[in-house]
Amino acid sequence: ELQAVIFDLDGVITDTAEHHYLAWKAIGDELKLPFTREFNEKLKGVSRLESLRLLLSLSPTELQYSEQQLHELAERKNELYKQLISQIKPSDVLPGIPELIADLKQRGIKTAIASASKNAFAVIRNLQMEQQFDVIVDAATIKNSKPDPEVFLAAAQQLGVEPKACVGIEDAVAGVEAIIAADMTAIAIGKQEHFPHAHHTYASTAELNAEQLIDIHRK
Ligand code: B16
Ligand code: MG
Repeated sequence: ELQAVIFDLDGVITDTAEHHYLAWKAIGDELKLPFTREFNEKLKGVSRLESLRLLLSLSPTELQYSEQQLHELAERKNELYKQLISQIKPSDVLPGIPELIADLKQRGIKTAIASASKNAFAVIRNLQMEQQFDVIVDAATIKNSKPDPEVFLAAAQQLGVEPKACVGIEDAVAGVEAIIAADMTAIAIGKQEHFPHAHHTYASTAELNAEQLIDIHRK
């Protein structure tokens, strides 16, 4: 029986996946790296430093960066990102999400956030959604980032629900792997071809609904 739905934040609750992309794109352009939206799929759900390593792997000459330089680049990306998310407002929640959360609540199904972002609370605050989730787990308390299941398992544990009774919703390849590794039902948002392992893929959050999630979880 479905007891909880655990949402990824960036790219599922609001379109901050686009803000992450734009901030990395600015750094990539500056370093003249051939960074594309397709390549950006690999960065979704992945920690800031790991994302930077992936971006720099696009360099044809194996440029060596000192720890200090890596830190500075990551810091600069984060400043750009923070500027972008400072504009987020309640109406920026993605379509279908408020209705889904309301429906889940009515059915007594718990809700949580499992985010790899250190900026998760700022985003949720700007959306004015702090009261909407029973549990919020962000990068601050997590040792292993997605695709490791830790953040999803921590959310389930804090909810007091068995992983098997949870559905996870993700827009990242690494995130879907994390949900599956946590032994939960994995719902992906995006292009089907990106998510061969998801239990179900929707093109958009607008298509999400509680009844179908219960059905997919049951199978
Ligand atoms: P930050 P999510 C993830 O959040 C993003 O998908 C990923 O693109 C980002 O690099 C990561 O958070 C770290 O974010 O730099 O803000 O700590 O999708 O797991 O909610
Ligand atoms: Mg995401």
